[in-house]
Amino acid sequence: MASYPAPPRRPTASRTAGSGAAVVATLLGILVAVLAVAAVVLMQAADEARDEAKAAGTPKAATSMAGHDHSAASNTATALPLESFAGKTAANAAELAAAHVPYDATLPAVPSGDLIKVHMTLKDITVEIAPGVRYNTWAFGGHGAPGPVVHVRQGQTVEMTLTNGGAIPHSIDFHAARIAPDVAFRDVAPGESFTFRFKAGDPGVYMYHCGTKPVLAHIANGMYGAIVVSPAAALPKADREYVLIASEWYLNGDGVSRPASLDMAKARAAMPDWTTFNGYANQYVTHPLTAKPGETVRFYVVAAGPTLDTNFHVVGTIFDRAWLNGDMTRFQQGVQTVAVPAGGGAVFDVKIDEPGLYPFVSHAFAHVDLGQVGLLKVGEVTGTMSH
Ligand SMILES: [Cu+2]
Repeated sequence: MASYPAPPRRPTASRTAGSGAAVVATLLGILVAVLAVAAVVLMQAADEARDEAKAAGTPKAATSMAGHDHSAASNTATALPLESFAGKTAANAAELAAAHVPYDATLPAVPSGDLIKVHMTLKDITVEIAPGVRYNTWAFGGHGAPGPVVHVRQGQTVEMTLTNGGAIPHSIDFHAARIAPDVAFRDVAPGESFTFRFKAGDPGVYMYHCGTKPVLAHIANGMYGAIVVSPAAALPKADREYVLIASEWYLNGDGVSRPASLDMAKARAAMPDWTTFNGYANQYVTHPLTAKPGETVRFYVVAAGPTLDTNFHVVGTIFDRAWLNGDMTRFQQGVQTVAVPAGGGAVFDVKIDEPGLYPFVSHAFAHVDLGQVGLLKVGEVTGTMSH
């Protein structure tokens, strides 16, 4: 800092001098004071300029060092508010992945009769979502996420009973229903059951989920599934029909040393640790879905979210038919990739003649990296895929 100059002192002799000398002395004093103030202002300006230069230079320096200097890298990580557990599996991941029993993706048959009774019991259970990665779910149907696939035909009536075997209130919201949600989708208290009916009048593939607040947490904890309403008029013949429910998981720990639970901050930030088809990362890479050459394979795809869409694509082929947004009244042909929005569904046909391993993915490749990828094995082939 600048030191302020001492106030001008009049020489004792000047007291007896003329008033002219006094005026000169006063003016000189004022001049010195003005100069001092100007010096302070200039120094402050210089300080600010230096700070701005420093601020502008910092990120550049950090970026250039990040790849080479561990302290710079850890500084960057420390600056992030949320910790990722992406890709962290148990040491014997390959063995566990092989032992994992995959979610059965096969579309179940439509039950006969006009009234289809569906009973799901909600349970709080710990499941594996990736090799050695355990997660504390709230699960429909008592067997983890997703809940069971419901398959009905257009015109049938669904009678849904939800039994709450969990610790807090839950509910079930069917996107396939036209019904007053404040009545049908109401909260069910722990230990209680609730039944409602709706007519499945609109064909398509729909999401169902818990609608209890905060919905983000209830879906993120595994409370979702798919209902397929097949059109009354038959669709073109398909030889195999598979249901894929895309979703993401947000973990508050790696889930390996002890089961993880929901990290709500990461869910709000849409920063998943794992993204999956049918609840378990890469399960159909280890245990591929199958078809014979020349068969038509139909995929019913739902993006459960809770937040992210899935961009469905099958590597090595093109969709022969794509019923976008689950609109079963018309399809598009020759489509490569279709965005299925969170809370939406779509149906896809592929007919593959050449034997091989055909990956199905969300073509937003961050999702593939986090586990939303599987294989369709056409014919008797061996080996692996790079995707
Ligand atoms: Cu719930």
